[in-house]
Amino acid sequence: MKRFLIICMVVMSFGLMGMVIQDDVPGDDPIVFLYVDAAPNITLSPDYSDWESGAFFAAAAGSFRNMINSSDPSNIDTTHFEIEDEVVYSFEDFGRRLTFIYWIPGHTVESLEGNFKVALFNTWDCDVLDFYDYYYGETWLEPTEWKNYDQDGDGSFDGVIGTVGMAWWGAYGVDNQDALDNDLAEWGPISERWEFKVDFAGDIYSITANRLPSCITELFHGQSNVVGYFHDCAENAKNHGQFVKCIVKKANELKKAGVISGKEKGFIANCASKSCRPGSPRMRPYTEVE
Ligand SMILES: [Ca+2]
Repeated sequence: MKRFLIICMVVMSFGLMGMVIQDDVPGDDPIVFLYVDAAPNITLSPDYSDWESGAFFAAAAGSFRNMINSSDPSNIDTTHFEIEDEVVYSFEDFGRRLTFIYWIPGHTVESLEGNFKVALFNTWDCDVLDFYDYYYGETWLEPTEWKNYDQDGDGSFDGVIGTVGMAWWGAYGVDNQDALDNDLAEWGPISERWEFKVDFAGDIYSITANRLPSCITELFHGQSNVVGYFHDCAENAKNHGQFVKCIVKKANELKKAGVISGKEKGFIANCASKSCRPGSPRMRPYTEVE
C-alpha cells in the first residue's frame, strides 16, 4: 500500500499576547486508511454483501489484507491485480470488481461533509483517464454511499467507511464464456494502473493498484520475487520508456543468472514494450463505475 500524507500546519504567532496558536487542520490529526480488494460483482452477486461486511470489519479493525480475493492468490497482501479482478459479466459467478475501501476513524459523515473528496485515475495502455471527470464532469467528488460505522458493536459510531469501485464489463451484450475469454485475452496484455485519491481537509492520501501485462505474469507465475520486481518497475516508472528499460534490465539479470533463456528474455522485452502504445491508446472496455 502506498499512502502519501502531506501535513499542512499553519502556525500563527501573536507577539502581543506572548503566545503561539497552532491552527491545525480540522478534525485534529486526520488519518485516512485506504485498502483495495477484488470484490464480487456489486449489482449481481449474492456474495457482495458478505464481502462488504467482512471488508468493513477488517478495515476498521486494522486487519484488512489487500487483494485477499484476487483471482491470483500471489497478489494477497500486495496492491497488484489481474484482469480477472476487474471484469464483471452477467453469468456464472458474475466476475469481480476492483474496489477501494476508505476508513476514517474518529469521524462521522456529518463531520466530514464539505471536507472530504475522492478522485480516481486509470492508466490504460499508457493513456491516463481522470475517471470522475470523464463520467461526472468533476475530478473530485464527495462520496454518496459512505456511512457511519460502529466497528465494535457498542452502539456508538467509531468512524466513517465506504467504497469506491469499478469494473470493465466482459462479454458485453453477448453474455457467454467464449466472448468473455476473448475479452480477457484482448485486455490482459495491456498494462494498467489505478490510483485512488482522497482529499481530506487539504491532506492528500492515495493508493495505487498495478497490473502487469499478462504475457509477463503468465511466464513468471508463482515466482513472486520476479513478478514483484516487475511490479516495482511499473510502480516507479514515470513513463513507458522507463518501465521498459527497468523490465529489460531485470530480464538481462535473469538471463545472466540462468533463470531464463535468451528467447524468453526477448519475449519479455517485446511484451513490455507492446504493453503500451503511446499516442494510440486501445479502446477501454465498457465500464461499470460507482
Ligand atoms: Ca462503537
